[in-house]
Amino acid sequence: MQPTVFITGATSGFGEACARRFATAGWSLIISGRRSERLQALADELAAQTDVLPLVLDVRDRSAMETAIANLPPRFASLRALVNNAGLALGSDPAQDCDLDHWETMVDTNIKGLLYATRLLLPRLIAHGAGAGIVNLGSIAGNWPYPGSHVYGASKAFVRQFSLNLRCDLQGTGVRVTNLEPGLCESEFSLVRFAGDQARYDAIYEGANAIQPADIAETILWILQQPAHLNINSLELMPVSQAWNNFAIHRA
Ligand code: NDP
Ligand code: 8X3
Repeated sequence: MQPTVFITGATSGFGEACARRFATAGWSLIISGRRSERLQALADELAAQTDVLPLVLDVRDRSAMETAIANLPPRFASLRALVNNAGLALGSDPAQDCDLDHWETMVDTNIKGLLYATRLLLPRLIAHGAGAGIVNLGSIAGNWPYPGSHVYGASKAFVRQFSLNLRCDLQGTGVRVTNLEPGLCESEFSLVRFAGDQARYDAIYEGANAIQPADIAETILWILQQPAHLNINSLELMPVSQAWNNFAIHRA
């Protein structure tokens, strides 16, 4: 039987690239996101290659998540992998100037949404046993501070520690957990972060030769295809063009 992966946030970027790559590799797909037209179009396209179940879901809506996951059709019930990808950054102003609503949205999506998907799908992954796996989308922002990262980076630091902590509890179940920590990647992420400001988007990626969503999808598939006895705890990726800079010193 072909393996099944549940991908959150499959309507663009990494999630969409994962759906395409996993379909090519012969996996069945459960794909989710809020934008129903995009989700359905992707499902229609990939249905020529594999079994696809599109679920229009907001990961922040706990009861909708509970209902959808409790009612997965039998042919999608046995799950080999979860890609906890849905997430976002909103803004990069200094903390003292931020919109508190933006902070709440990041916490609700990047932390609470990931927790809902994880907790609700864990029984199915445990039932699968050896070879099953969760790949959580962390970020370099969870490992390293930078100005304007505040709640976004902190949410990804949560994801990193949660991923490591999960491994302790899942010992003996065969279920693997990886925190994937990409740096600069070219996707709608930056349009969302900068409220649709195309000029800022272009400036960020100009000349950077950023990581592409297809690179991330390839990495996630590779992680999940490792031998069942092997767990990649965390994996940090940057484009070659990206590196650290000096500590900042404010001088009076
Ligand atoms: P995109 O903006 O291209 O994709 C984000 C996806 O998340 C979309 O499919 C969106 O779908 C979905 N999403 C957002 N909010 C919700 C929600 N409330 N419920 C359900 N789905 C939601 O960004 P990326 O593909 O680049 O980012 C994917 C993940 O990778 C994120 O967690 C991000 O933090 C992380 N990441 C990104 C990096 C980058 O530089 N791009 C680097 C490191 C990590 P919809 O709007 O239809 O709901
Ligand atoms: C996205 C990478 O560096 O923009 O998680 O925070 S960064």
